[in-house]
Formats: sequence, structure tokens, C-alpha cells
Amino acid sequence: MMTKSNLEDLAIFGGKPAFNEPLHVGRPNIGDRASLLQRINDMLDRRWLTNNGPYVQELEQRISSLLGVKHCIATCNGTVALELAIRAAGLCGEVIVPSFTFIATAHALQWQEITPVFCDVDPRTHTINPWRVEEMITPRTSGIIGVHVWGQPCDVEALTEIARKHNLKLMFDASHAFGCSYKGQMIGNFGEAEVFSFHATKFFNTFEGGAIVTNNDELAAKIRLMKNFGFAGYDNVVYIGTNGKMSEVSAAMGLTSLESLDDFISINYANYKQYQHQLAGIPGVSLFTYAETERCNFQYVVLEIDESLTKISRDLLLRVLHAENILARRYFYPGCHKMEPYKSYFPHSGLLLPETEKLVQILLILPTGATINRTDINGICNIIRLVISQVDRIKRKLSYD
Ligand code: T4K
Repeated sequence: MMTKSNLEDLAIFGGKPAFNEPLHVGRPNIGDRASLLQRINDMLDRRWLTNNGPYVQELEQRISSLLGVKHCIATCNGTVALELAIRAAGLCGEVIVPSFTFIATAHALQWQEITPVFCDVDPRTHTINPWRVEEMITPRTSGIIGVHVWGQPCDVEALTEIARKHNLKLMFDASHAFGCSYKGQMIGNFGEAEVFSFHATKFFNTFEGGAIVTNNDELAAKIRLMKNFGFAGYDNVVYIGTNGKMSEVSAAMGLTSLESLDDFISINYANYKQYQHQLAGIPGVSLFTYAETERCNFQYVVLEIDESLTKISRDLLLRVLHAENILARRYFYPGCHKMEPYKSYFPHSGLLLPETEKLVQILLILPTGATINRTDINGICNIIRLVISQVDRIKRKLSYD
């Protein structure tokens, strides 16, 4: 890593990138390799590769007990888990969701011809704003899906109350929130069901994978059937279903990752604190803060760039960072409502989403996880500080080039 103190050294002006290798957001966490390989070997010896094998069953049990939830149904990914939970809970018509989320939350509805009705978020938490939810309810509304963005829990209490009052089903896309808690209780215990993604980029991963967790026996039984084509024993299909099964190799990765969960959290936490320390005092740059009284996985390092103070847009800063091999991301730009098919279906929905539209312009997600160290973080923050302290010169120089 090269420390830079002059503008001329910046890679956008032809200098060498600060990092030889790209620093990615979403680098996978990998637990103990020897344990993983041992598990894979055992799996090969057993010749049981998928279809509710022993690893999948063990993983489901371990997750249930970790979260204190009655049922865990492992799936092939988070998107299919969402589709299954939505279908099994009987959602139909319209469902209220934030637009500020990964596109899969909306697609899981639209795929089943249920209309996602986009609701604005609370700019302090980046999660769905319960006050706005109530305004979006129509006679066609069947449910609400909150998203615990960055692992930051939604206002579960307020949403539960709204759902109860209007007789709506409440669910959570908890893709980011494995290992997080809300008011001392693990995420996974709220609403009809909560859905996790165990994608490679997530804090806890099974390569590809996901899970639905619920305390509702009937719903769990239905989802179990649906994720296996509706089979209730040999040659007996009792329900329409799909192939949502998790494979054994994925579950082996999951079991191995579970053993290192505390290490993953400590690394992310140390990185988060280091960013907090290094970014302090840079005008217009604020780090999204997590409530340290709750359990949290600290998987996302999220910056808010206030251009009125930094004098540089988030996008120009992103360009500078990318040139330095710091591959920051703009999650969830431009918002689901600005992507197809929603953009064509609801061309004016942005009018009701002022906070979302602001947020997607100002957020920058920085690399974290086990593959970056203190020195890397200091280097990233050093570049941000340099750029913001000399922004006028940068702009002048760029306009000449
Ligand atoms: N709901 C929410 C709120 C979600 O965030 C997601 C997934 C879902 C639902 C759906 O769950 P899944 O069906 O995916 O289980 C990535 C992930 O693909 C996606 O799973 C995730 N959200 C989303 C937030 O991030 P992209 O389009 O950013 O992926 P990509 O290929 O650009 O990779 C992201 C970064 O990770 C890059 O910097 C490269 C790095 N990476 C990625 C992979 C796969 C690695 O370093 N190694 C890897 O193996 O969507």
C-alpha cells in the first residue's frame, strides 16, 4: 500500500494506484479451511450431496438454537427463500416494501405477480419508515416486508403494531442481519417469518444459500414442502413447489463458518472502529453508526457524503477511489423504483420517496472483512482526507484534463 500526500500522486492524475490488488466490498469470510475440507471429504465418502442431507439438518438445528427460533429452513439462496416465504404466507395483491434495498426484495414479489409498493425510509436508520407505511396501505395491501438494511433492525415494534391494526402479514428481509439483535432478541424472531441470505458476500456465507426462520409451525411445514417441489414423501406431491434446497457442500461451509462467527464479528468490529477513528473530523463525511448495545455483525461500512460540506460528490469520490483500486460500492443505487420493470410500471413513484432518492446519491460502502487490515484502512481514509482537503484543486485539474 502506498501512502499519498500529494494530489499529483493520485491515480486519476496518472499516479500508481495506492493498492496493487483491488480492495473489494463483500470479500467472503472463510472459516477454518481444514474443517471445511474435512467436512467435504466426509460428504463425498457418504455420497449424500443434497436433498435434506445430514449437514443441512445440522445447520438448520444450529441456526435455530443460535437465534432461539423454532424453525429454520435452509434454502439455495436468499431470493428463493423470499419467494417461498411470500408464497407460503399467502401474500397477494400489493405488498409494501422499501425501495432502498437490493433488487431481490422487490423481484421476489413481482416474480409472483404481487405488486411491490415502494415506501420511503427513515434517513437515520436507512430502514422502512413506519409512518410512511400507513399512508401506502390500500384495500389490496396484504403485507409489509421490512428490510434490516446493513444489519440495522427496522422499527420492528411500530411495524408490528401497524400490521396488527390493519390485519396485514409482516415479514422481514433479514439478508444483512444474521447475528444481529433487536431489543436484545435475535433477528429471526419477528413477524411471520424472517429471511436470511447466506450469499458469499454476506457476513455468514454458504457460498450461495439462505434460510427462512419462523416460530409459526404451520408456515414452516408449508415452506418445507414448497422448497422440495411439494413432495410429502415418495411419489406424493401435495402442494405446488419449487427447488429451493440447499446442497450439502453449502451446508458444510455454513457449519464451518458458524464456528468462526465470533472471529468474523471481532474483525469487522475492529475495522469499523478503525474507520471511525480515521474518518473523524473530515468535514461532510459521516460513518453510519451501529447501536453498540445490540448484537451486530458490522458487515457494512457505510459512509454518508454531504456534498454541501465535502464540495465533492459521492460519485466523483467513488471515481477517485476506484482509480486507487479501492472498489467502494453505491448500494442501493439508484433504488428499486428506478430499475426495470418498476421504473416503467410506476414512473412517478420517486415523488413519494424523497429520503430514498437522497440516500442513493450520498452513500458509499467501503471494504471491510478479514482481507483488509489497519494499514489498508488508514490508507483508504488518508486518500479520502486528501481528496476532500484539496477538492478545488482536484476539480480544476480534472476540468483541464
Ligand atoms: N435481500 C437483500 C437485502 C440482499 O442484500 C440480497 C442480496 C438479497 C435479498 C438476495 O439474496 P441472494 O439471493 O443473493 O442470496 C451482491 C450479492 O450478489 C447479493 O447477494 C447481495 N444481496 C448484494 C447486496 O450484493 P452485487 O451485484 O453487488 O454482486 P457483485 O458480484 O458485484 O459482488 C459484490 C462484491 O463482492 C464485489 O466487490 C466482489 C465481491 N465478491 C463477490 C463474490 C461473489 C468477492 O470478493 N468474492 C465473491 O465470491 O450483489
